[in-house]
Amino acid sequence: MIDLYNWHTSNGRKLFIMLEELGDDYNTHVINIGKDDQFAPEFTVINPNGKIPAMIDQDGPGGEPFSLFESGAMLMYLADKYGKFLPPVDDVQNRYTTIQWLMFQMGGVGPMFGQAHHFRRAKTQVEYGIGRYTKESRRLWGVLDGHLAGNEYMHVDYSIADMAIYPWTARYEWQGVALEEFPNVKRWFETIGARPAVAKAMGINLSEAV
Ligand SMILES: N[C@@H](CCC(=O)N[C@@H](CS)C(=O)NCC(=O)O)C(=O)O
Repeated sequence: MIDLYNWHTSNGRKLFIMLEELGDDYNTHVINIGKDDQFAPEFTVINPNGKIPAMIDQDGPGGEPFSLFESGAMLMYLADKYGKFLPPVDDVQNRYTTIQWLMFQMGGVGPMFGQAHHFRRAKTQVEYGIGRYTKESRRLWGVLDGHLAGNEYMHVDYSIADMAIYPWTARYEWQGVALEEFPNVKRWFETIGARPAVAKAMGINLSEAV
């Protein structure tokens, strides 16, 4: 059984999507980041960085509990454990191209869109921050649109790269983006969003659980 420590943000939703896609039972432990639960000692033993998501696989390697944080690492671990949504180690090119797009999300889409959300929605409007992160977010949308012009998914089949990017694109309005401006992302966005597991994961609201 997977114990998931989470909140319903874009990074958190990646893990809800993956676990809903896998279809196995999992326990969600609510970490309300608006109430600073992420800094409670009970949580920082699991993630010393004080951020969601994190997890403990009670049936980890050797049947022992295995604790993990960083959403990209968690997605890769679960993909390998279940043998789904990431090509296997002997399919080197497809595996690493999928990981490449996952890392594009972890190092680019997540941090840059996150800063755009922060500056564009802040009470104190800082023109420089709004301009810098809106421009960079829109540039990343352009990269995605160019890539998806010739690809149905981020790489070959639906994978953890799609799961990682989707919840961030779902906040397009917070990034100053209209979906119609990026028609290839829009087509992909609608395909991913139509998956029942994705729709269920995107509808989770943990504030209703506390
Ligand atoms: N690189 C980390 C980022 C995690 C992250 O930034 N989580 C946010 C929510 S989306 C968080 O916990 N924020 C609370 C805080 O910064 O205090 C990952 O992908 O897991």
